[in-house]
Amino acid sequence: MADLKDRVEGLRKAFEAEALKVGDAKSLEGLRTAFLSRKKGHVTLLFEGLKSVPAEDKREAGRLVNAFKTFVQDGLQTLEGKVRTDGRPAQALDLTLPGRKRYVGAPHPLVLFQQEIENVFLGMGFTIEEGPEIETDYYNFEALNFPPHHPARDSWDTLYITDDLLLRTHTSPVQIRVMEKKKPPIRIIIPGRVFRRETPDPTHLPMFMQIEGLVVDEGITFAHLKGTLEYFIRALFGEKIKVRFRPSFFPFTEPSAEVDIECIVCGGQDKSCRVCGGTGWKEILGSGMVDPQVLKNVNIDPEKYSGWAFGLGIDRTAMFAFGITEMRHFYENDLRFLRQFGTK
Ligand code: 2U9
Repeated sequence: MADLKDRVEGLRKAFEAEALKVGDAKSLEGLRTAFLSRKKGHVTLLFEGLKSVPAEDKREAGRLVNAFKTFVQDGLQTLEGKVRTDGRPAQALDLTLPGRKRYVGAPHPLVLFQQEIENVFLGMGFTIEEGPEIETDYYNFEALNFPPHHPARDSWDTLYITDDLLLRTHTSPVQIRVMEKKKPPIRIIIPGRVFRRETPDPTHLPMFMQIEGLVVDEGITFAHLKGTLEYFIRALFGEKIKVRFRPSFFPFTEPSAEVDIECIVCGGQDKSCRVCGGTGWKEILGSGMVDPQVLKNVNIDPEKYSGWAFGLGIDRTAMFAFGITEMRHFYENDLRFLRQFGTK
């Protein structure tokens, strides 16, 4: 019995020493064979040796050898966890394979379009300004030449918070805030969310994106307005696009003009075109010379300075440019829609 105990103890030490050297699946397999092989494994030989143990020692000897077998099996299992991943030998992991591609998102189509517009104006020396979405009646209306209770306010379908606070109906209050702080020359564009009391339908939403622009300096004329807007439209829609200016009215500009471009959907060829209604023209922005009264309101002398401004609906124009007939797609965040734009 003492002999057997010594033998098992020696084998335990040998197993532990060999286990420390195991670094890969091959050396692990070598250790398994040395101890558990059915022919000459140390554990197998120990079991065979039990036959010659005297009857009175058989029980204890059997327990000793079985315990050692379990020790070896547990040890091999632990080593297996170290050298294998995903059930495959560690050396089968190919570190040169490219990683799995993950969908990290794409810029929103309205952001892409807004940036396209911004880049044209940044290239002409304009800077970007922003301002609050909650405004006072003064900045949203009064400073822009809408007298209190004037019927012109009705067409701006306003969402009021209190008698004096409202959700801005255009980004024009930002221009007032900038002109109060900075003196001419001023050359700015103002992108942002605006709000109107609208019932949602394919072409109207109570919240949408707008971009406005303002230039104020000495000697600014309608020719600057026309030249700059024509340059902008050609940069966005191509050199050959037809452009026309139509007289219009806004309380804050005089004279005012709306700008149409040739319908890029039907090219003026479809009498029942859904986009231009068969006219061949699509209105894309409003503009005008800043009313002298608006300049006076911000203490800029209209005898010395003059200015021009424009306003454009980003959603509306993006729908036209991308050929989209439903404005709500922009805000529903359906990935099937969003994945069609920008980098995937
Ligand atoms: C100041 C002076 C003048 C901004 C302007 C328009 C014409 C215009 C509409 C386009 C489509 C709004 O989004 S829309 O519904 N805007 O037609 N906006 S001139 O004129 C200003 C602004 C600020 C101080």
